[in-house]
Amino acid sequence: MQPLLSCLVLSLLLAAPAAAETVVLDFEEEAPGGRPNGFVSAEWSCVRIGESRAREGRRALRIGALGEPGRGQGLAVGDEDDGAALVLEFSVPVTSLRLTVGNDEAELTAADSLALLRVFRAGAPVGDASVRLDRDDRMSQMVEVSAVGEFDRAVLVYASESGGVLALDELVDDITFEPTQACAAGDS
Ligand SMILES: [Ca+2]
Ligand SMILES: [Ca+2]
Repeated sequence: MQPLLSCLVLSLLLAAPAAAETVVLDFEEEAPGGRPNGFVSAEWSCVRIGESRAREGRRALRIGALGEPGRGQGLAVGDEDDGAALVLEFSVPVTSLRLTVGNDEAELTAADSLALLRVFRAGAPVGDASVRLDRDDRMSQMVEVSAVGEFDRAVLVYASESGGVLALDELVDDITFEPTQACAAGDS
């Protein structure tokens, strides 16, 4: 390639906005153990991970082995099945979100039990999705929100169809989303 042409191509490449790629938080790069509320993922720094019943001294978020072949580590949310919800806060807006969910043991669920995912933009709800739990106590299902535009907050909780929150800890893995831009260091 001629030097002038290669210089032009390079300039065009540099001028293009950084393409944001699908992000998957699979927790394999995280050290196992407890986490404070609102901790920043080691795998992508533009999301804070928390739980809805946070209070001082409480450590209700835990990363560890899920005990299922091929799945490695995941995230447990809650403190002995107290009904806390998972809260994700994105500093870069995202346009879709999918999570694998488990810990849906039959003794603590009912036929109408759901994994319920709600998403928000600037504090206002913009979409939700749910999946009826199969109650097999395994990471066997996914819940996904998409085609709702941009959002910056998501809440996952186990609930009944009538909306009552279940006293059951969420167990999640493979938190997958499409950011609207790349996450620059320091954005979090
Ligand atoms: Ca994993
Ligand atoms: Ca299941």
